Amino acid sequence: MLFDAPDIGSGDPIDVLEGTGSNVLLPGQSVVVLVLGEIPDIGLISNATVEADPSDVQGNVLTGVARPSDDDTAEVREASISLETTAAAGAGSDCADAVEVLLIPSGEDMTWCFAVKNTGAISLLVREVTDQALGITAAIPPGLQNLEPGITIFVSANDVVQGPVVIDADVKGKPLASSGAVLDQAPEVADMDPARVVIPGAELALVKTISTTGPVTVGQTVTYTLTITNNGPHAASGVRVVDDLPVGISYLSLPGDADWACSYDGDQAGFGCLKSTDLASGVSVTLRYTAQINSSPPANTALINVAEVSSDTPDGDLSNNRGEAQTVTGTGETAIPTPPPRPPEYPGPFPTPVPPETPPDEVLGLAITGSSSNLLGMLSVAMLALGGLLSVGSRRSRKDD
Ligand SMILES: [Ca+2]
Ligand SMILES: [Ca+2]
Repeated sequence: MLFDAPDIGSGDPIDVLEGTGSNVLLPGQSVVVLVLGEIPDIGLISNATVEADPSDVQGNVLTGVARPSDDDTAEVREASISLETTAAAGAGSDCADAVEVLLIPSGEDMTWCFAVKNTGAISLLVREVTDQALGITAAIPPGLQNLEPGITIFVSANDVVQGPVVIDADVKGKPLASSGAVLDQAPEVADMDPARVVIPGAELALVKTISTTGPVTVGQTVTYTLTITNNGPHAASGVRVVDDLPVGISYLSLPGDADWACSYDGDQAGFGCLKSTDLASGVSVTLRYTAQINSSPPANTALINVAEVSSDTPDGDLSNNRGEAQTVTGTGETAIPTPPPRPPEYPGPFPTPVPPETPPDEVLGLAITGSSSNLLGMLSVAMLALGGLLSVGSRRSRKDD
């Protein structure tokens, strides 16, 4: 009795009675033949045949009787399924944008995305993708539950971010006969795949320094330096710095960095700056500005200037977000200098007396006396006689002196 299954095993015919202790198979008896082999990925249809020589109970071959034979097929197909889990920001998001690790703040809407593929050679019944521990379930629409080989379906589930989490979603598939009926004897296939949600965090630190610790004098210019560092692990967005000056110092300038938009407070006693781009993890930036000691502070006073950094990205350690810089005013003589002696209104030597005004020539002429009296008498006569000629005569008489 020979059994032949050319698609499996060695391919050589097997004597099915070998090792049974008998060389005949009596009516009603059966024998089981085991053939070990490997099933290729594409599955296998095995066609086996058995044939025998008719014999009596002792094994004597009977001539003239047709040789009995039979054949039968068995089909083996691989059933397998794969799952890819990813995550996307927002509710009902396009899963084309989904990622393996989603960086998203707590409280935000998000979408879990699942790609289910039949990677086997037989149709599968697939009903849902789920992570029971997280209470996440993505039901597969009834019309898509019969998943044919090579086909991928996409389903998703909305969620709200509560904190960092890892989803370990799983999917199961039941092999289906070509009729669509579930093959109960075939084992269920399954796959699992994770995706992560990470809450962004950026540990910012601010250090403030001043160009001098003092003593400073009124009118002196000082330079402040703010160093802002992102210790990570993620980029910080919406980074803001606020700075406040104490009484006694006035701003001369705002930080001039083009990446920061800075403006004074209404009372000019402080300013705020907003960084236009994210501050990457591991990066430090520096802002500088100048200020001037004004006349307000008393002597020997500490002038403490405070700056603080914050951002939209959560910072797990707020203890290092504030920086102070201190300088002191000098003693009274240096803090508020005594004004120098006031200079005289009209500098120069003691003024000399202004000489009296020169009297008119007419008066001099009239004062002539003595030897000129005869002339005067003559002029007087002439004046009486000629009137308007008097002044001419008087001027000439002075030159004669
Ligand atoms: Ca994944
Ligand atoms: Ca911090």
